[in-house]
Amino acid sequence: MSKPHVAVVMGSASDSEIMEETARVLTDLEIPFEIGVYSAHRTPDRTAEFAAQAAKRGIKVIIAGAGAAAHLAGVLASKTHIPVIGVPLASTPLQGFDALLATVQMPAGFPVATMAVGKAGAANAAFMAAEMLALQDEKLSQRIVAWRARKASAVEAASETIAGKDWSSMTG
Ligand code: RP5
Repeated sequence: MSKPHVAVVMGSASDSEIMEETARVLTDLEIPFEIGVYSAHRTPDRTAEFAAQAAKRGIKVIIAGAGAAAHLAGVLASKTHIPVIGVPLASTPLQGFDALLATVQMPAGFPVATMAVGKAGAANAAFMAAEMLALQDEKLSQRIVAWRARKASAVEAASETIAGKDWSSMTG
């Protein structure tokens, strides 16, 4: 695979089950990526260094998933000018509402493009990164369109299956 243009990072190994969704979509779209754990509070220097070096290494977009008082995406955004996409994760009794607010409420000048909490957000982070890269990559743009067309066909097929059932036998 060619050099990765997307870096997927998470605050803890415990975030990996959800962040697998990001990896799955990037793989489906044939986008090379690197992935790792960078904690903003347990390994702050390593995390800051990663962000500071990312653009020089050819990374064009960073996707950051974190839970709790989720400062990871914001810390990364403070150390790099490339786009940072944040995925708030539900890892405390507040079910991700804490991470959502911490990720989205960045002060002006240090944006974090914040996705939905959890799996949908993790998948959408990959699509958002893909759409950014597709601005300068026509083949990727076509793969995104094809992915959507496959999903549309699946919905139409499901509709036909449901419509073809014998609903008259369903009595209360
Ligand atoms: C966040 O707190 C992580 O992203 C994870 O969701 C949660 C637990 O982190 P650790 O206690 O494993 O560092 O920072």
